[in-house]
Amino acid sequence: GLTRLDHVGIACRDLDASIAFYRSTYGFEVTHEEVNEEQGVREAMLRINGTDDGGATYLQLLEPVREDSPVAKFLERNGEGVHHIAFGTADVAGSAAGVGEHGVRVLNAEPRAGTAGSRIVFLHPKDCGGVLTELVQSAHQ
Ligand code: CMX
Ligand code: CO
Repeated sequence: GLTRLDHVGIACRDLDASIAFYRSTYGFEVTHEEVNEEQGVREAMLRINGTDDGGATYLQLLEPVREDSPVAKFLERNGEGVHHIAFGTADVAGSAAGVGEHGVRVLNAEPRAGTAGSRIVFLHPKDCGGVLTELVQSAHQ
């Protein structure tokens, strides 16, 4: 099942400026940074609570690295802001299949590579009350 909130994804135009805002305003620190070419993002994870063993909750700051990427398209339409939410699971394929049985479109037939070796799938926002939703299985699970 889905056991926790893993992260909230936030689309931004300038990753370093966004990191600086969260650090100076709230004191959140970057625990991980990477480029995910497949997803078309440069991203930073800021840990809000928990420990780095697959049980923590993060903010995921997302800057597009290509114009045809989902985050670039989102910024063009909406400007900066909340892009998606992500629920944690110990079994992403099983959780996706379970959600799919409820008529929600699962956008990835197979889990994709997510942050720090995690495995992720996305659910269509139009089937989730307008909320782009990600399911994520940590590399530690
Ligand atoms: N949240 C809510 N609604 C969204 C949305 C979002 N992030 N992105 C698009 N939509 C809505 C649009 O508003 C639009 O609604 P209307 O038809 O009412 O105007 C509809 O979905 C279609 O929008 P679109 O701009 O034409 O976008 P696409 O259909 O091309 O793509 C989506 C939308 C969700 C299928 C695509 O963004 C996707 O596959 N996302 C998953 C991958 C992703 O987002 N990766 C980046 C994050 C990586 C990570 O978390 O690690
Ligand atoms: Co995410």
